[in-house]
Amino acid sequence: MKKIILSCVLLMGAGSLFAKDMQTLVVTTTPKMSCQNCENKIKGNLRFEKGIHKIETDLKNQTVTITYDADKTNEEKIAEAFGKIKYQVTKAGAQIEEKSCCGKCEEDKK
Ligand SMILES: [Cu+2]
Repeated sequence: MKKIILSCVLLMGAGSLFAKDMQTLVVTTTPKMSCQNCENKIKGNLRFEKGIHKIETDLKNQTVTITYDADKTNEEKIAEAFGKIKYQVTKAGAQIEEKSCCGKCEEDKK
């Protein structure tokens, strides 16, 4: 098992010369975060996920900003980690894009 992980790391690391590929993911949660306990639950659990470096929660905007090492984890794995604590996540940027353009609204703006 360890050998498999190591070879994966080598394969992915080769392209980036072992530099960490830090990415930021902004998500909204279902159910919503309604108090500090929710924030703590998310932070407390996600902190231990592999590749996650930083988690910031914003109650007012209902977003969670996750800084992660793209060599070690990805959006699907992060979503799975949220799933373990019974949260569904939606990529914040994607959601806004969907809402802001149906084709028609872009035409109306002109
Ligand atoms: Cu709460």
